[in-house]
Amino acid sequence: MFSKRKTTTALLLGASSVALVACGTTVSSSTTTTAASTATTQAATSGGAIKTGLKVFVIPKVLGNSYFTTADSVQSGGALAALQSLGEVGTETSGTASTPSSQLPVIQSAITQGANALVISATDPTALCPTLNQAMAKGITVVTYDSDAPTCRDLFVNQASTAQIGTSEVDLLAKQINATGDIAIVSATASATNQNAWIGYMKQELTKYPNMHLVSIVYGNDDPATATAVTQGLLQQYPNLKGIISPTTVGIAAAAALLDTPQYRGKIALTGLATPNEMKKYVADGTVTSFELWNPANLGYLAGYAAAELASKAITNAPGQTFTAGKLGKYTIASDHSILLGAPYVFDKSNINNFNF
Ligand code: RAM
Repeated sequence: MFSKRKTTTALLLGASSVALVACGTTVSSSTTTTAASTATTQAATSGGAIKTGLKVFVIPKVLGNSYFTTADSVQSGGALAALQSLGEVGTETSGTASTPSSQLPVIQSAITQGANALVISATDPTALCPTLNQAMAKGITVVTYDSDAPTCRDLFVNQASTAQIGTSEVDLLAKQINATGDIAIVSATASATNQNAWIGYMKQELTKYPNMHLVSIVYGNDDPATATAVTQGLLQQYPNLKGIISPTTVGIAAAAALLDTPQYRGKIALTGLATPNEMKKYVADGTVTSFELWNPANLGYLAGYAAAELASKAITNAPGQTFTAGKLGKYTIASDHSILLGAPYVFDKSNINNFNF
């Protein structure tokens, strides 16, 4: 468990280190590689012997989503930065849609290219597991981050407690709408492990609010155009809607743009999971009051570090085992072979301008 103070400090440190992302590039090619030495040799580190030259493929749900660009890139201090600092060969690669059919060929290609480890956010565990199991059978380390595939990976790097994310999203919205009225969820894809797990806890938490009614869950597939279309559909179908939770950075950005009109501003509340840079305008003009996220760059950094530790057999993945993940400090492997980055952080007008990612 992290104290609020420690979490805030971690976010702020990350905020300054990812500043370049806000004013810099977006991912446009399918692959970004950080070069390191090609030989797989031993290098001594504080946590044990981490090999160098490991081929690690970082596979987000999709390319071009700024959340994943921040989680993965060298500039932001994400997964590829951790791998570079350890002397590994890190490559970010994925498809152009947040679907298993787009992600699967990329996993297969990584295996063919001789991957030592995969760091992957699962679009659909059922569809991906046969291929991820094949990878593990070949001795490739599989680390999931952001969205898990629990039965076909070695370790899951979890951004924040699943229960805490789900329940706190409902609590935030309840405060904003006086715990009364029809609400809807704008999710990402219907197959995503993280979205479904959070929605499960949201439903559970809603039982504490008898006057809040979940009328619909729609799926924008982490595609801006689809997210806009399904949110427009909601607004038409439910004219009495009082609030929306969108636990996806793509969905909430699309919903905020639609609600940023005199017709809706202040009448339909919107919360969810968003990057602070994408919400600054909407928090400033009152379309959005508060929302949550963790530090995506730290999530990626931790996943990259853990993959190198595991692929080197510097750690065995045994529950209770600890390791030091460079600048982030010490982490402990839980009984379900996961590690927890920290607690979700609430952004609002009092703090949003302290962040730049
Ligand atoms: C989107 C993706 C991702 C999720 C974030 C909050 O970018 O759906 O999986 O964790 O939002």
